[in-house]
Amino acid sequence: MIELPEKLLKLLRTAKKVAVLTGAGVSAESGVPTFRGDEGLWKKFRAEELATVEAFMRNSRLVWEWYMYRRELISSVKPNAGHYALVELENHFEDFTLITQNVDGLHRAAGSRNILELHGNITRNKCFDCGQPFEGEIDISRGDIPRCECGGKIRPDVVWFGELLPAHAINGAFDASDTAELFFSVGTSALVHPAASMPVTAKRNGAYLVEINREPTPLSDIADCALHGKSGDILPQIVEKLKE
Ligand code: BV8
Ligand code: ZN
Repeated sequence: MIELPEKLLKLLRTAKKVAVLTGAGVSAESGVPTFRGDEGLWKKFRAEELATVEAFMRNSRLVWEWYMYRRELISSVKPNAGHYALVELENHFEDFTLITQNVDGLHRAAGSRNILELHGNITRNKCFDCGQPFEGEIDISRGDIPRCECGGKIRPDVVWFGELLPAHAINGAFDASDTAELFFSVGTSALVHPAASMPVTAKRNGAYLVEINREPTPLSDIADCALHGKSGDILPQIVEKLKE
């Protein structure tokens, strides 16, 4: 059983406004590879080669093959204990915001409700040119890339490097970060911006910052409480403390 600082135990009892930022580490125990870990997705590929507009314009088929591979992976995975613990936290606190960098949809599958998807969602598609959502089948086996009625190429509805995050998500996430009394950063290497600046913003605005991660990150030194371990182990223990 983890030991929590008295200040955190008190906040678990009294906090009204709570926000959580999650990254790929939260989905690792569901079998979804993280980005930068040793089994990381980037190991075989490099982010710059694939998760960018240039890559898609230069080699749409390669980028689609990578997303189809990841979609295949994600289609067979289930939420883990960490995802379900976050649903319990949402049910407990009066004002709870779940900010996620993950594109795998596992938070919604677990039952989380107030979710801000900063980097989009890998199961959705849209037109590269006009941005219109595309509901059709994606079949790249014959080599051609599906087209929108406007003629534009269809792409996954995720945010690539160098692209702006969806306004609704980024505004909501900074609002939640600015006003949270208690902020959890869970399963993220805290390297990708602007997501990585949200825990810092929360702390600067007076939030008590808790980091839950397998390994130290740039946030570990500024966190009020840094818990190193698996989110699937630690988050359910925090929920247990709520019930005590
Ligand atoms: C933008 C979607 C601006 C696609 C992704 C230099 C300095 C600062 C910033 C920049 C810079 N150069 C460029 C930038 C900006 C850039 C950026 O931040 N680059 C980084 C790499 C330096 N950011 C952008 O480009 C963003 N856009 O800034 O636009 C702009 C301004 C004006 C006009 C136009 C544009 C867009 C960023 C979004 C990129 N898209 N993904 C896809 O998924 O294919 S990012 C990708 O990384 C994923 O979304 C992922 O979520 C995200 C972050 O990674 P993590 O989630 O943290 O995953 P990671 O593997 O790194 O870490 C997992 C952690 O979990 C590890 O620490 C591990 O120890 C831990 N863990 C593992 N298992 C467990 C665990 N923890 C607990 N329990 C476990 N079981
Ligand atoms: Zn279009």
